[in-house]
Amino acid sequence: MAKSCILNYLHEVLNKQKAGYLVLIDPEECDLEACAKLACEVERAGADALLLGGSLLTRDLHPIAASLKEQTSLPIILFPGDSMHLTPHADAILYTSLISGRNPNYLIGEQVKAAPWIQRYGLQPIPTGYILIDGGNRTAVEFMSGTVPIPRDKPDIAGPHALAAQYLGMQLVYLEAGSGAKLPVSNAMISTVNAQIDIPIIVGGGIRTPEIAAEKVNAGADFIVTGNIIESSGSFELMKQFADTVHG
Ligand code: 1GP
Repeated sequence: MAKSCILNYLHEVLNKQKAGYLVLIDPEECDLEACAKLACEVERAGADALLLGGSLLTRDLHPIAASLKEQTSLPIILFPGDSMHLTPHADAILYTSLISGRNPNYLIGEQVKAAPWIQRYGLQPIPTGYILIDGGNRTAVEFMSGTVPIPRDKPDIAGPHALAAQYLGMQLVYLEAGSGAKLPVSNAMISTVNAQIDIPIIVGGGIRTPEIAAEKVNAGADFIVTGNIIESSGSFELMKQFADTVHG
């Protein structure tokens, strides 16, 4: 896929279907062969793109990304935990700023360090307001970023954060309960944010069944992300159910 059109592609996905389905592959959780095999199954199941990344990375990202690119034609969008999680073997990057937090390093510090490498690697940056919501347990992103999530019963706090992201020119908002969250972002939170902004909303963290994904879409999520449940089950049937349900 041409590197310059991933954001347009995501909008096209939304024009054609009720919502889009993204599968997160965390390179920390699977080796090169397992990642490639998973990516092929994800594509066959009908997902719209792959997210690649995680909060902490101790493996070499380059060969993993290169093999995903070789094995699938799905767009590969980096979802980095910090400025070290970059590779030229991807199409785009969610250029996130952790706007729910007040840690300057994750608001702008890592972004500055990453910028020259994004340019050098020819990655398309997709400016994304990343909003961490309490998911009922402490998650890796909360710990690694040293930020406090927005309480899950306070949509009135999340709404202005999302609107600020839009006013700052960000193209997407990501409502994140954190990988392995006990509880996904609530429907009330999603619908409140959806009522306040026009840019697409990604929702992820703790979504374990297609039924829950459908609830999130009905509440206003434009893209659903699943990570753990697909990596741990490896079930093609489940991936397909997620894709079919989210697409409506
Ligand atoms: C994490 O939103 C993603 O950033 C996916 O979360 O692994 O809980 O599906 P899960």
